[in-house]
Amino acid sequence: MISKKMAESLNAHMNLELFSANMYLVMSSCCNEMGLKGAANWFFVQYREEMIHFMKFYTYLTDQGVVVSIPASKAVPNKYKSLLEIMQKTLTHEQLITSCMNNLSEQAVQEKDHATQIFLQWFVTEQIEEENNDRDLIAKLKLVGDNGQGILMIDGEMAQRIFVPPVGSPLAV
Ligand code: OFO
Repeated sequence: MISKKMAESLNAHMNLELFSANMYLVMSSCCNEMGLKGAANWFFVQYREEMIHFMKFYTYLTDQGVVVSIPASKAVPNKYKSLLEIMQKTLTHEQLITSCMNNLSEQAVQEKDHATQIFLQWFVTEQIEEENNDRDLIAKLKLVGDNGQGILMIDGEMAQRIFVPPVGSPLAV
């Protein structure tokens, strides 16, 4: 059993994960339109990972007897000037998710809610990798600047990303 306050916080974050998924799906479409098929693949994989995050929260809440709520989600941006801008927006968004995870963890500690603390641990660790991947790509994109060949090389690297559902994930979409 979790507190009403904890359930509300987790439900709010579940919806933020759904927003993340939508945001990355639109970014994938934008990259495709820029002619960057590899980056489009990278963001499509990211979208699928975010759907897993969303489902992890959904499953945890329903397993705890909570009826989830999903309000109308806000529209996601679909205008970007460059892949670098998309990656910078991605990093900023992931930093927001990290800070939300820290707040949720802090709340779970304060409420002595051990089950939720354990549930959140996977996400806390996952955020290190998420931010690191984004920083790495931003550094490379800054190095190549406006050089088309350089951008295409990075695009080729991003084409290699494959979707691997985490062990025990509730739904591999
Ligand atoms: Fe990108 O980690 Fe979930 O939102």
